[in-house]
Amino acid sequence: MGQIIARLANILNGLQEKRLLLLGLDAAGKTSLLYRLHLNEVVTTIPTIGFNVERVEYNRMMMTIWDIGGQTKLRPLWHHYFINTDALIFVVDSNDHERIEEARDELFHILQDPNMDGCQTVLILLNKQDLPGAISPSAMRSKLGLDGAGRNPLMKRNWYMQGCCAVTGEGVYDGLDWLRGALNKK
Ligand code: G3D
Ligand code: MG
Repeated sequence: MGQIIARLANILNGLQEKRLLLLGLDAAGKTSLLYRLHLNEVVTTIPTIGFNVERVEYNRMMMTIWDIGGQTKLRPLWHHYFINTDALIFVVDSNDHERIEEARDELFHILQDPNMDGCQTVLILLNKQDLPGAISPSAMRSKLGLDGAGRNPLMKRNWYMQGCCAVTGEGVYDGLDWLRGALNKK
């Protein structure tokens, strides 16, 4: 009941309510990003078993962000959270050279789920750009197989790729600004 009243109050105040999913492989930096957005600070994380959920207000957009654990065993549970998602934020560890393909496969798998048909906005955050071995956003584009049309399930959607660092916050708000604009246009 309290939640419903809070939502009604937001609507009356002109705040938009959005449901966002934060997904990606384990250790990509999802929980760090969630708390960077929620508290504007770096937190010490432990691997997420289950999920974290927070309500974050950004520039007159009220987001409920679901951060779901990304370990292999937990990924089959992701689809339970798909329905009514307004936007997907997919986080990639830019320094994890070994698992780029795995990350891409998981991203495509999510987007091919019929319950995600209504989610037309996708922000790909290329996290850990602060690390010296990080793959740059331009190189990442082809490594993730996003530079050709092909059978890429992103192509029918409005998507954007942003390099960032959850530790310093660099790039994170640029990504959110794009997201906000994209959701406003809908
Ligand atoms: P997850 O929720 O996607 O599983 P976490 O990932 O947020 O738990 O982060 C996994 C590890 O990556 C954490 O380190 C965290 O501090 C680190 N990390 C997250 N974002 C960044 C970043 O932008 N740059 C760097 N250098 N590290 C980052 P530990 O050591 O606690 O495992
Ligand atoms: Mg986590």
